[in-house]
Amino acid sequence: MSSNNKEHIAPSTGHLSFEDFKQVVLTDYRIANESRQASLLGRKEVLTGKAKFGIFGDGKEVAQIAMAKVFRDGDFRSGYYRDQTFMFATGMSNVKEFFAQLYALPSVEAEPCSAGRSMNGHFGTRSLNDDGTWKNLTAMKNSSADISPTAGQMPRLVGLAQASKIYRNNPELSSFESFSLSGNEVAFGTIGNASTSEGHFFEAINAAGVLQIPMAISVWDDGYGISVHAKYQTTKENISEILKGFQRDEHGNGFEIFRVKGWDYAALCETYEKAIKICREEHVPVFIHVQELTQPQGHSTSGSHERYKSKERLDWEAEYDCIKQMRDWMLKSAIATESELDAIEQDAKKYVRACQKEVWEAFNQPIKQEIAEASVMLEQLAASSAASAEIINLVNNLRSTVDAIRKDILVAVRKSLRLTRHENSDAKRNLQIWLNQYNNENYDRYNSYLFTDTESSALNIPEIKAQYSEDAKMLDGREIVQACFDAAFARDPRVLAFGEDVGKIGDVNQGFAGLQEKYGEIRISDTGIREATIIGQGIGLAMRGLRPIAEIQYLDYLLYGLQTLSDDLASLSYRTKAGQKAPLIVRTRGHRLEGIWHSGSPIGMILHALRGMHVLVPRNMTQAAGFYNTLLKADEPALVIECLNGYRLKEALPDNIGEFTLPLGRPEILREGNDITLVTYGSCIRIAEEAIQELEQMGISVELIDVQSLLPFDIHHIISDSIKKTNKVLFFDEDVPGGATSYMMQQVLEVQNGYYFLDAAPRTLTAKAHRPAYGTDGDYFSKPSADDVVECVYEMMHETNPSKY
Ligand SMILES: Cc1ncc(C[n+]2csc(CCOP(=O)(O)OP(=O)(O)O)c2C)c(N)n1
Ligand SMILES: [Mg+2]
Repeated sequence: MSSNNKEHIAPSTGHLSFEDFKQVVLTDYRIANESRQASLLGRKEVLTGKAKFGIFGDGKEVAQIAMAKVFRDGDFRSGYYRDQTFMFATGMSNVKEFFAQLYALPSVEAEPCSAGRSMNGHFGTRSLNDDGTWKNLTAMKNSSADISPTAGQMPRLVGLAQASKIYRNNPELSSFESFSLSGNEVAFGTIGNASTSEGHFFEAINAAGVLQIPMAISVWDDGYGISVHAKYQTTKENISEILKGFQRDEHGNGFEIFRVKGWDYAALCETYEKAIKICREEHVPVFIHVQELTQPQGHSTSGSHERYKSKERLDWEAEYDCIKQMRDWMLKSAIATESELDAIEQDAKKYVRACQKEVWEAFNQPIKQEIAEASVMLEQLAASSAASAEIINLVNNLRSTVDAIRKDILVAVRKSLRLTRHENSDAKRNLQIWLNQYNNENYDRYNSYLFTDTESSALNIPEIKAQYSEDAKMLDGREIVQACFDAAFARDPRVLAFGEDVGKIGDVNQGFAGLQEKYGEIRISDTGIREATIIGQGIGLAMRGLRPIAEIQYLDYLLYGLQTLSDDLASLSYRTKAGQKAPLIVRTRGHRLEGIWHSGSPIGMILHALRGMHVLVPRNMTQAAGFYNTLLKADEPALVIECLNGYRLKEALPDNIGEFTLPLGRPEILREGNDITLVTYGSCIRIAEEAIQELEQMGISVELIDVQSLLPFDIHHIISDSIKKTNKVLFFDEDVPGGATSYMMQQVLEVQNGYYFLDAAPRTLTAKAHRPAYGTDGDYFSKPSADDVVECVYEMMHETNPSKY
């Protein structure tokens, strides 16, 4: 354990003159004070109703200034809501952007992290140009975009750090200088003391120790997690104490662990300098436990800490406030006089107030103008309307609402249009045109960029058909995907694959067989059993320009990574308004093997959790290869679920296995038929085919459609076109009742207006609500079989034509 409890000594002055040194320290003091003032004023803005919620970095200023000193261009942050001072000190954010986010100002220029979409304290920089192409990330300081789930930043941090190692150790990547310069970049993580109780934290710490990557994790320890004291959070109430076993020593790799007081400016500067040097140069993960931090204003604007902190604790916090301690230290060390420091404090207050006023104006001014515009149009509408009095009333209300927002405008406009629903006037037409335009603007503000929507969107990748020679080889399915991956690795040095059993044996079904030998361990690697950080690795690597394929061994275990996929990856484009992207491909396999945890197909859960990703369910390995080829050309995240029972089935090898692409969102009609449309995907295709043979003998002609791409779903409405012909539809899969079949039904009946062509009730055929029982009988009684399909289709035929069927 490296301890760092040095007495109050000055940070190393190096070659600095005293005057220069003093200026550095005073600048730090100014930033700390500006940040504190932002927190104080931010809270007031919430309490007076101008902002809805506030969570601030007060009490953590000085440590973050020390950390900022060693943060360089190309480095990445993955942190949480306390980091405003770090963001200000590095220049990645500033006081104006802080207030813009507090007010939820919906503008990328004013609030670059999320354009007003995230609540305050959620930081991030923009890695992408407006056209979605990458910026030069080594010429700027970078912060991945924060999420609210505590410790949710940890899985991603592993990947951000691992990218440096990959760039340093793979010479083929040396030309990718806009992402890394010889892997010299450090990934800085921050986390609150209480959040270290999360599994994600421990999983990430262990993974970083195994991987030996330049990850510098700081714990801001203020002794609490909201109201809950450390004694309920952490064994021995001390996270660095219990992590001691991770300390590297002569027996092996591990972490370098530091402990420092959060009010001790000099010790903090020294600790960070030392820690980050080791991390950056040696690629050793470092852990910096910053203790004795405070929360001058309590946890957030939602409550007051007087409710759960003792008077002694509150007195201690006042005394050990890091800014007060820094001030005392400067006076004691004769670095500055009282009047110099008073002046800095006063200036900080004025500066922050001026920033706040300017941003409030910027937030409010456009809305005022929109209110004025809408009011004039409403008055014109009133002039020729029978509902004049009510409309004027709405206008007056709108004008007199203090700090009215866009919702207030729309409430008045939409109500007025409803009041005049039977009227016709130029004023009404003008108002309708204005409303359409206004809706478009607000769509852009609040609903756009679920995907980055660039030219490289997976939906824009042109189709290249698979080509087959007459003597095309018939291979096992696993050899088909293996050939596809082999071609991908040969083509692009950025492509990587990792997961449980992926490296040495080339995955449990041998899709990567032989590829580690061919391309090296740096590109194809085994991981520990840790699905959340496998996903996190993928996210972080993809954010730094690499093309990871993260493998989850079985679909049943995706749940361990689902939080990270849903909260982090799937929300990334939306929550940054296309400021960041992570084109990660997650590969897994599922649907059918044996038993409760090896044959799951929880597709509804996945579809609902992963909006913002593509979800693909290829029926065989050739289709899977086509999707991989498409996705590797695109820049959007996706989940590909292969069929567990398909690896040993024979398929023909396309001549262009590395080049052919399969379009997303386009189902394939596998069999044409006239009587009923059967919509399914994945392993159910083969069951459907079996059933269709028997149905044919009964004189029933089934049109079989393989959806194959659930998100996006049937963009060209192929399924409703089929229903036009058959007038009957059955949605069939092995999810729970009301799972993905209901999603498909909603898409076809509601989005595609398929209900219009039906002459029988649409139906779903699914597995039972429970997990599938073990064994062949277990499967037969749990999941839908060919018998079920035959009988269900027959019943539907009977309903429409009982005399014939
Ligand atoms: C997964 C998750 N659980 C609960 C919460 C609600 N929550 C927000 S902050 C917080 C306390 C975090 O304490 P700590 O990590 O010590 O950070 P601090 O706020 O003290 O800096 C909790 C429980 C959350 N955001 N995410
Ligand atoms: Mg805490």
